[in-house]
Amino acid sequence: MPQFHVDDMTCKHCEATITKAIQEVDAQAKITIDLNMHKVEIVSDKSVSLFASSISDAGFTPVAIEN
Ligand SMILES: [Cu+2]
Repeated sequence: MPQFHVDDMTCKHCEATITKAIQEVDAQAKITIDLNMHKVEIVSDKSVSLFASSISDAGFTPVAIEN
């Protein structure tokens, strides 16, 4: 399950932009975002690197969390 810290995700607008970036990779992904912890959890069978590049392209800095 892809998980990221995104320190520059700071508000609801960021959350919406990142949600859209994730859905561009997998429209069916289940997404959990914790704004206070700057954490994004994704349930999807697509690769971590696909989500990382999509979130980067949206202007953010995702750091993958190993699990
Ligand atoms: Cu924001």
